[in-house]
Amino acid sequence: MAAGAETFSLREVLVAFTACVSEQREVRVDPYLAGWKGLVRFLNCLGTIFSFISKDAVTKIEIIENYRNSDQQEKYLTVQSMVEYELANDLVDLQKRSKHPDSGCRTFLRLHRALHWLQMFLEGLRTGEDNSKTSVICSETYNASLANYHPWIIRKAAGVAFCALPTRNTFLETMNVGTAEEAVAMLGEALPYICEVYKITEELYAQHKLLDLP
Ligand code: 1PZ
Repeated sequence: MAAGAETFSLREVLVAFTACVSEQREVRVDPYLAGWKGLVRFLNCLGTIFSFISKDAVTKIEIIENYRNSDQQEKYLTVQSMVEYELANDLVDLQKRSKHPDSGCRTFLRLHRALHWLQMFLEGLRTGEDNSKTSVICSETYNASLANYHPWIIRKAAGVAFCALPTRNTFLETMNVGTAEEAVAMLGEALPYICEVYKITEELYAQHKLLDLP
C-alpha cells in the first residue's frame, strides 16, 4: 500500500467543504481547494483511465493556488473578494480568452461547474439501489450537467472512462469511511454543505453575469 493510503478517507475531503462557508456567507478558497485536492487523490485511486480528468483538475487547482501564493494573496481569500478584485482591475476576459486566459474567475467557474456534477453524482450514489451501477449514475449526472460545457471528444473520453467505475457498493467502500451504509450516512451529512457552497457561488456568479466566462 502506498504511504498514507491507509489513512486516506473521503471523509476528510467532504469535511473540507463543510469549512468553506464563512459566517458572512462567503466561500473560502483554501478549504475549497483542499477539498478538490482530496477528490483528485481519490480519483487517482480509481485508476489511470481517469488521469486526463485529474490532470485538468490539478491544473486548475494550481492556477488558483498560485494566486493564493502571490503578492495579491489576500484578494483571493474568498470567492467574493476574488470576483470583486479581478472585475475592478479588469483582470477577466469577458467575451473571449485573450489577455487574461487564466483569470481566477474563469478557472474557479470550471471547478464550480464540476462541483454541481459532484453534488448530483454523490446524491445519486447516496440514494441509489444497492446493486445500481456507478457508471450509470455517473454518466446520467454528467450528461445533465458538465457535459453541456464539454466538446464531443471530451464527452466521448469521459463516457469510456465511466465504464471503468466499480459497482456502487465497491465504490462506497473505496471511500474508506467504513461500511457502505456508513458511507451513505456520511454523504447525507456532507452533501448539504456542498450544496450550500455551490448555491452561494452560483448566486454570486449570476449576480455579476459571470456564468458564461470563456
Ligand atoms: C468518479 C468518476 C469521476 C468522473 C468525473 C466526471 C467529470 C468528467 C470531466 C471530464 C473532464 C475532462 C478534462 C478536461 C476538461 C476541460 O476542457 C474542462 C473545461 O476547462 P477549459 O478547457 O475551459 O479550461 N474542465 C472541466 O470541466 C473541469 C473538470 C474537473 C473534473 C474534476 C472531477 C473530479 C472528480 C472527483 C471524483 C470523486
